[in-house]
Amino acid sequence: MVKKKIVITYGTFDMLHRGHMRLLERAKDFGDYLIVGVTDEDYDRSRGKLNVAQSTEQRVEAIKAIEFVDEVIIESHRNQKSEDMVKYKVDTFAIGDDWLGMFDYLNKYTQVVYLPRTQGISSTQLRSDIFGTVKLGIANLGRNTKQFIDESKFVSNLDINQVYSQDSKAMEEFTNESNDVAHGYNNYTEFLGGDIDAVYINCQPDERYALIKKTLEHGKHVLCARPSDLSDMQRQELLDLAKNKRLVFLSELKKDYLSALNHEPNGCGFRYMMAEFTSLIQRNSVKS
Ligand code: C2G
Repeated sequence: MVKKKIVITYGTFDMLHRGHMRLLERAKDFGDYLIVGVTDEDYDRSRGKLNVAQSTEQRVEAIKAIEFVDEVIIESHRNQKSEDMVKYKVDTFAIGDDWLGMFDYLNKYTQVVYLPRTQGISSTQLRSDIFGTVKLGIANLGRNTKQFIDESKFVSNLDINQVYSQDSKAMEEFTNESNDVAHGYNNYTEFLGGDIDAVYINCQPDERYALIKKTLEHGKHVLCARPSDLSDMQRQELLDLAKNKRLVFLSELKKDYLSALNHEPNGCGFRYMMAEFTSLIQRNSVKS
C-alpha cells in the first residue's frame, strides 16, 4: 500500500480570503492529505495578533467547509508545530513566504516549503474595509503617551493622528519629534474640531469631568482608562449625554479588570495599590 503524502499548514485565516485559498490550494498540490492548523484566540493574542475579527470556532468552520482540506486541527501553543510533524508523520510543511526562514528548524522533521504570498489582499485590509478606521486624538501628553502610540500600531483600524496639551512647548516638541502625530493643539475646542472620531483622555482628575463633557458635546467618543473621581451624579450625567448622542463613553476600565477592586473584604478599604503597564514592545529601559 502506498502511503499518502501528508501536507500541513497553519494560520489564523481570519475572514478567509483569496490569499488564504491560494495558499491552501498550492499546499495541497504537495501531497494527498492536507491538514490545516488554525491558531486559537489565546495563542494568537500571545503572539501579538490582537485584532482577529472571527472566533476560533468561526475560522475553523470556514476551513472545514473547504472541500480539499482533509483535516482541521487547532494550534494552541508555540512548540506545537514540531510535535505535530511527528504526530501526523508530515511529509511537507507549507507556509507563506512572509515567514521565510522562520520555520527552517522544522527541516529536521519534514520538507519545509515557503510559498509566495498573494499580493493585494490581507485580513488587515479586509477588517479595515469592513470596520473602518477610528481616528483617535490624545488629550494631554503624559509619561506614557509615546508608548501608547507605539503600541497602538498593533491595533489595526486605529489611527492616532493628533494630540492636545495646554503646555504649548511640550506639545510642539512632541509633534516635532513624532513621526506619527501630525497635528498638535493647545486649544481644546480646535482639537475637537480636527479630524478625529474619539479622544483618549489622559488628564488630571480635576479637569476630567469638564473635558469628557466637552468631548461628548462635540460628538466624539471618549476613552478614559484611569479610575475616575467623578461623583455618581456627574457619571450619570455623562453617561446620559453619551447615550443621547449615541457615543461610546468608556471609563474606569482598570477598575473593571482589576477584580480585587470590586471585592473589598468587609470594612477593609484599599490603602495602597501598585499597578504595572503591560507592554507589547520590549523596551530597553525595562528590566525583567
Ligand atoms: N497568505 C498568503 N497571501 C495573503 C495572505 C496570507 O499567502 N495575501 C498566507 C500566509 O502566508 C499564511 C496563510 O496564508 O501562510 C495564513 O495567513 P494568516 O491567517 O495571516 O496566518 P499567519 O499569521 O501567517 O499564521 O505560525 C505561523 C502561522 O500559524 C501562520
